[in-house]
Amino acid sequence: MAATDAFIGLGSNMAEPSAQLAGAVARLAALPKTELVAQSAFYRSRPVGPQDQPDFVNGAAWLRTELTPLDLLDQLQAIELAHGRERIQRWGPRTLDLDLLLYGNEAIISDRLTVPHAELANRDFVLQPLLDLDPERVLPDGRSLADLRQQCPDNNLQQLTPVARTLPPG
Ligand code: ROI
Repeated sequence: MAATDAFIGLGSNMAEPSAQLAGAVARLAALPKTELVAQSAFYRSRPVGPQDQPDFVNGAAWLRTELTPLDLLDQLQAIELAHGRERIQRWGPRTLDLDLLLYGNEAIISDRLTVPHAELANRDFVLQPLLDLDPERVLPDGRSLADLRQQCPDNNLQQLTPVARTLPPG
C-alpha cells in the first residue's frame, strides 16, 4: 500500500502539557508502518469552551503512514490511554488529546471519524501548527489553510518551541 500524509493535532492542559505533547510525538514516530515527517511548534492557547480550566499547549505532527484511517485512529486512542486520558467532562481539561486532522486528500464521514476534523477551520491552535508544517496545504473541499487561518477567531497563541523536520522534503 502507498503511504499517505496524515496530520495529527495534539493538545493537553494537564500534567505538564509540553511533556505530554513531546511524549506523544515520540510515540507517533514509533507507530508501525509510519514515519514522522515533522512536528510543528508547540503553542500555548487560551481554552476554547469552558474558561475555568488551564491554558492548553497545542501542536501538530505530520506522519507518512500505510495505516488505514481507522487503524491510525485506534493507535491514537491507545496513545491517549497510555497518557492517562480519561473522558470525564465534555470540553473539560485533558492530559492528551490526539485528533486525526487530515488524511491525504480524503474526506471521511463515519460514525467513528470525521476527516478533515469538524472544528479545524474554526481553531487557530489547529490551523497554525498545520501551517507550520505545510503552508501550501489545501483541504479536500478546496479551501486553503492560509485563508482559513486569516478568518478564524484568535485564541492568543504563544509559540513555545521551534518547528522540527525529521525527514527530508518529498
Ligand atoms: N482549547 C484549546 N485552546 N486547545 C485545545 O486543544 C482544546 N481542546 C478541547 C477544548 C476543550 C474544546 N478546548 C481547547 O477539546
